[in-house]
Amino acid sequence: MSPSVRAARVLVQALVDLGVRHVVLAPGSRSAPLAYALAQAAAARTGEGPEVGGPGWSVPGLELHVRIDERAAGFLAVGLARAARAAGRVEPVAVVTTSGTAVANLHPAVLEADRAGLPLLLLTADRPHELRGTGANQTTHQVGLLAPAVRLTLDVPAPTGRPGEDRDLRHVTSRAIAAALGTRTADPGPVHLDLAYREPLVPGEEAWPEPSRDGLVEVDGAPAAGVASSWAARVSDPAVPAAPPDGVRTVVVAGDGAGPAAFWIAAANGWPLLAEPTSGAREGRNAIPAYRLLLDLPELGGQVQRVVVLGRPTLSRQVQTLLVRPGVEVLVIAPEGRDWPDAGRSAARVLSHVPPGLLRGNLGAGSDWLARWRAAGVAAAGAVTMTLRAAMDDGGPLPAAVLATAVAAHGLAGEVIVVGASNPVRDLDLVAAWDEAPLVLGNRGLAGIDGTVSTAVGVALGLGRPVRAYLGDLTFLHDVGGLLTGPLERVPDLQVVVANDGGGSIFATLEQGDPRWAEVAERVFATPHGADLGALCVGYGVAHRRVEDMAALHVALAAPIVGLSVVEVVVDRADRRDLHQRMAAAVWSAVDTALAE
Ligand SMILES: Cc1ncc(C[n+]2csc(CCOP(=O)(O)OP(=O)(O)O)c2C)c(N)n1
Ligand SMILES: [Mg+2]
Repeated sequence: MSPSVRAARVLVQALVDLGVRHVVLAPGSRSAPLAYALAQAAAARTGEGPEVGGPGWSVPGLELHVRIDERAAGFLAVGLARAARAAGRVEPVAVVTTSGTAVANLHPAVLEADRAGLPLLLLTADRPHELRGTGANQTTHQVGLLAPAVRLTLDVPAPTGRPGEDRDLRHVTSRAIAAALGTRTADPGPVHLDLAYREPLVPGEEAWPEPSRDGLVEVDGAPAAGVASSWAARVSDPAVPAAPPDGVRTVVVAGDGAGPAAFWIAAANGWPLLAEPTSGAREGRNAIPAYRLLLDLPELGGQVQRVVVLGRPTLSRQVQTLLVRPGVEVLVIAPEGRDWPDAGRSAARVLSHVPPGLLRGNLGAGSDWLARWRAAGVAAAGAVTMTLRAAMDDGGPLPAAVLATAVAAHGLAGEVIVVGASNPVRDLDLVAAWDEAPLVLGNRGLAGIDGTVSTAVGVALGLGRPVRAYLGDLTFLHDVGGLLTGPLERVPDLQVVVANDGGGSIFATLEQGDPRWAEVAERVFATPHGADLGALCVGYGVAHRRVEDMAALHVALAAPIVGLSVVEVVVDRADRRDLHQRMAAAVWSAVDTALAE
């Protein structure tokens, strides 16, 4: 048998043995041994192919997803890994590419996986060493290309068929998976195996190697499954009697991936919970809507003396300002990862575990503190609604915050939302009020507007249930190729809701949005595109509907999510800066009144 073909089969067997269930493949010639092996293994799983692993070898979960574009393939894997983590599974996701520029196209997804701590296994096929540096076709420096962002790079030489080669490959794969899962480091992330293959690359009629565990390593350690692996594993109520509160006015800030611990700490201590939508903690009575506007108020934000931070907060200037305010004590709880989130460099203490005392409520600030935040939250939510209603009475397109409100309202417990960067996640952060939150996921690692459609597809395929994505138009266009699901591929149940305001409107809310710069900014920041989203969807064979009013919006969001579809909601960009200023003013005045009562 060709050594390359045999090695690829052994690698696939090892991946399955080590818990890989999803592999994403982009086509190419050098990766042919792996492509054939994966296709056979995937077919065997569904009972369509031969018994590939020999008697007794099963392929319990190996599902192959094939995509043309490696950038989309990488983000599809990010989505699959996010889905696995949300479901509480410790599971690396593999991506296979051919050699050359294909490898570089993985880079954005790898950067996101690095920052988000997602276990991706990048299997890039390469020319054998004798062809490197010779000008051979499609041959470049792949080893180390992704280096600063991966936990481990290994340059695996072309198989020759020497004795012990299978064993060595199983060993290498064990190390790679342990590094990706962070088994010994509590620092999960991407791992790069650059796999040289020498011709012949195509299998004949040979049987697969006998299954073997020779060389596989059981690596001990507590695999890090994400910060408290949100959603699936809710912390049970620590019904422990509370000790007297210490009276320090504290808020819990729950950034991306904080997990249910943030909810329980807030609940046990009677502290306001300032939770981002992707925190996995934004629910219940302590979660304060529109909190970022309340942080601006001296009588609320100005009174905070201590902040307990879980997850990575990135959405609002107000939270960042609070975290660096002199006199505010910052306690960071970060169970995994090399780094801990502390962009303000203000944390005096960083803990790797939630101290039991924090779950027993012995530090609470007293009930008045929470009651004031709650009253303010209710008043703020009312003011936001009123401002939006008034804006709509004027006619014209829907304000984006109305769409966010509708998405939040349709996001019931048990539902899944993938939210895009820029305004969609911030609008959701402003308006969402959930008794029981849906699962909300987003690429907040680096907050890119790239790869979001593919990520959502991966989440839907990985969870095997309907998912709604909510993105801006530039975010959609950046990864419109993510809509491409070939006729031989499993189609996700995914509704992509696009807030189409004809460009990037976040800049209007930043310094760049100063009216002085309006004319220049329109071209170089807002980047109007004039693209016809419906026509693009037709091109990809994806159902599309365009929505311009409230009634149609509710009909679209209430429809069952079956297959892949796009709902384009026309929203207003022109009024965004003013509307947000009006909203803030309305909130502040409503809260003043509410607190004075
Ligand atoms: C890959 C990448 N390129 C550029 C940016 C900078 N960026 C942040 S938001 C944004 C505009 C997003 O526009 P859209 O998706 O339409 O959302 P909107 O701001 O209109 O709500 C851009 C270009 C980014 N975050 N990621
Ligand atoms: Mg936009």
